[in-house]
Order: sequence, then structure tokens, then C-alpha cells
Amino acid sequence: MMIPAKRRSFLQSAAALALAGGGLPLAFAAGKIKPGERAALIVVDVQNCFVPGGTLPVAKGDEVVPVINRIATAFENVVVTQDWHTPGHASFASTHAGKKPFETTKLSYGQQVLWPDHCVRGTDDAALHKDLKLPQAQLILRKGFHEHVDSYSAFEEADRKTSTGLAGYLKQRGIKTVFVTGLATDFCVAWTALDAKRLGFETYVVEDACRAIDLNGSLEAAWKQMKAKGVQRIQSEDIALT
Ligand code: VGL
Ligand code: ZN
Repeated sequence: MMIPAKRRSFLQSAAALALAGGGLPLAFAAGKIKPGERAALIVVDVQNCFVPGGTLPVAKGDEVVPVINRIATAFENVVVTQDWHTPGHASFASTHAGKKPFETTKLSYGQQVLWPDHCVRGTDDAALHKDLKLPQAQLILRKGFHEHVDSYSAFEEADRKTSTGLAGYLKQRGIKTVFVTGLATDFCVAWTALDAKRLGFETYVVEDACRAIDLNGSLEAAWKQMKAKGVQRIQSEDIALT
């Protein structure tokens, strides 16, 4: 049977559309983000010190663990960070005579919030949370190990001069996009995300995979700054898990 030319071209384009539709990942159809081989999950400071029972506990900090474990299955590339301080670190209130935790002081590079002694290198307090399940993690990056300089960011120390090398590592491995999770939203997560964006990575923060310290409005300020700089705020359910 002859099919009229007009009808034939309709059938052909319908078939092409069906093919394209069928070829799309389900996740895309559902409007979710699918991390590809050029994306990395960054898991910030999910350590004993930052969960209840630790030396600088973040409220409900342990709740990020199952969320991170779940989304991590969607990632080929995972980087884990550890806050890793010397004894007598410059960020510890106990290092500064007359200072109490959560006060601030002026250090050579600027204002520094002073914290309880926490995440001292090699202690159990500084160990990663035992329930993290990240067998595919490729890099564990320690930061804050210089006695006189803090490092909230996984990319650059608080002097804003000393690099951790993470941007070079990610770039040399072809990573273009990072998804930041962990503790605490308003300190190490926010600083890491802001640096990632500034250094040229497309940057997402997965809000429910983070918990905050929230010191004097720091959480709201952090989200405001991240929004202004183009860091994207998403939820774990926005990530396609297949
Ligand atoms: C952090 C305060 C001090 C963090 C680390 O991981 O957010 N906060 N050190
Ligand atoms: Zn610290």
C-alpha cells in the first residue's frame, strides 16, 4: 500500500520522537539530576567530632549519614574530607588566653571564630563516622592541619593563599560539577561550595544531606551568600539514584 508523502513524514517524525523519548533516562523524564562521570560528591567532615557525643557537636549531625549513603550510590566519584587539627590549633579557644569557645579573635589572616578543641589529628574524635558507606570514595582529604591557619574550605585555607590541591586534583580528573554534603552547612560546607563555584565548578549543595551549627545567624547568611554566588541549593530527592 502506498502511504501519502505527508502522512509518511508524520509517521517518521513520530517514530523519531518515540525513539528519542525511549532513549532518555527515566531520571531525566522525572526532572531529576543525574550525576555523570564528570561529577563528584564531596562529603565534608562527617566525623565523630561533629555529631552528638563529639567535641563540637552539630545538632542532628548524625542524620546526614543515611542521606549521604543513599545518594552516594549515584556517584562514580566521591571525595571525603576530614577536619584534622594539630593539638593547640589556632582555631581552638583554649589556645588563646582568656578566650572562650564561640568568641572570635583576630589572627594574622583576619577574624577567626574560636571553637572547643575538636578533630585533633589521629584521635577517635577525628575519625570518620563509622556508618558512612562510601566504598567507592577515591580521595580522603585532610584540612586544617597547619597549626596557625584554619581551613573551613576543602579547597583553600583561611589565609586565602594556601591551596589544599583539591581543585587541581578534580580538574585533572575531568570533574566539572560538584555536589557538596556534610557538616556543617554554614561553615565547612558553605566555604567549600563557595570556593568550588569560584574555582569554576558547577556547584550544588544538597541541603538535607547537611546540618548546621547556626551561630549568630550564620546559616541564613551562608545560604544568602551561596545564592548570590550561584551555588545551587537542592534536596537529595532531586538526584536520580539509578
Ligand atoms: C567546622 C568549625 C570548626 C566544620 C570545622 O566542619 O564546619 N566548623 N571546624
Ligand atoms: Zn575545625
